[in-house]
Amino acid sequence: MNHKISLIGAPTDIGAGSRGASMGPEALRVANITSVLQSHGLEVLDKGNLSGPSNPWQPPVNGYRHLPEVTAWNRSLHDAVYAELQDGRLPIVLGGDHCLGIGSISAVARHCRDTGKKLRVLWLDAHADFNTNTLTPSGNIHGMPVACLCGFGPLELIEIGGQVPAISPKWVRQIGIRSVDEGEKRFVHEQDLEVFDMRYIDEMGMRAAMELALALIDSNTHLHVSFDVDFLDPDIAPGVGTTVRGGPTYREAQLCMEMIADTGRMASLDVFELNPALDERNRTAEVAVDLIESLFGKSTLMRK
Ligand code: EXY
Ligand code: MN
Ligand code: MN
Ligand code: MN
Repeated sequence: MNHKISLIGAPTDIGAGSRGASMGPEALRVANITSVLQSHGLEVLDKGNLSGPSNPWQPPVNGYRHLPEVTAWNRSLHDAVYAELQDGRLPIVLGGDHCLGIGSISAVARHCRDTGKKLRVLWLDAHADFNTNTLTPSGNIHGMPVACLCGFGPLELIEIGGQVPAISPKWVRQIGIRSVDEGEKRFVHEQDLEVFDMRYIDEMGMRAAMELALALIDSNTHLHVSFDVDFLDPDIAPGVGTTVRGGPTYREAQLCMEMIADTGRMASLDVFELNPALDERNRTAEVAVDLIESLFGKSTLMRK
């Protein structure tokens, strides 16, 4: 794995239904993300925070809330992530709400086109984030990034990475899903997204889910992890705007992260939806950093 890490803060809640994810980057820094990664021999460059429009807190227009502002943030994040990848570094985006997955992953997809890599996207989330403006119950764009990346969304968002669609649904594996809207559910089936939902994890276990989600990854694969903190059970991660009970336990989440680390192929990471305004003494940020540590190879014993 690439040992040169760049942290990119994206302090906005522009796509979310509650305020506060804009404070996520600082909470992760306060939880010592830099020194924890450095303790594993990684070179960490904190690029600071991007800036962008403030949240006007307006109702949806045409089924989209804050589309111009969401577009501005995602353009700027795309450029920042793409620059770090071009520079041979592994970007970690500190969000921010999950609408930012559009800018981040469209940059990763562009980098993969440049370098002839295959892209695999692991989407760790309670939600499928596969709504469109006609399917959405809320108009919140953080419920739409996977659809936008697959080419279903407004032109200004789907074209950010320079090619439409940015990715194919075939490249995506969703893990931990347990809240999908009715119309969204039909669309997930229609587009044939590969989903390891909580029912699957309950019945088969996290290990079987991850073995399948990581299957066929090889030395030519760029593995991108989009970690929505609401993936985790609210018992261990209360600091998110859209808690859904029945998520992975601490141990299940650790196993998930350790199996990703074992591939040695993770080349970019997003950490989204952490909401310090809803957290308890920063404990969700601390759990997130603990899990990120496992993504970079912390494990109980030396492994061969
Ligand atoms: N599906 C709901 C909506 O579209 O409004 C909730 C989406 C929450 C999205 C989050 C953070 O992953
Ligand atoms: Mn690369
Ligand atoms: Mn999400
Ligand atoms: Mn979510």
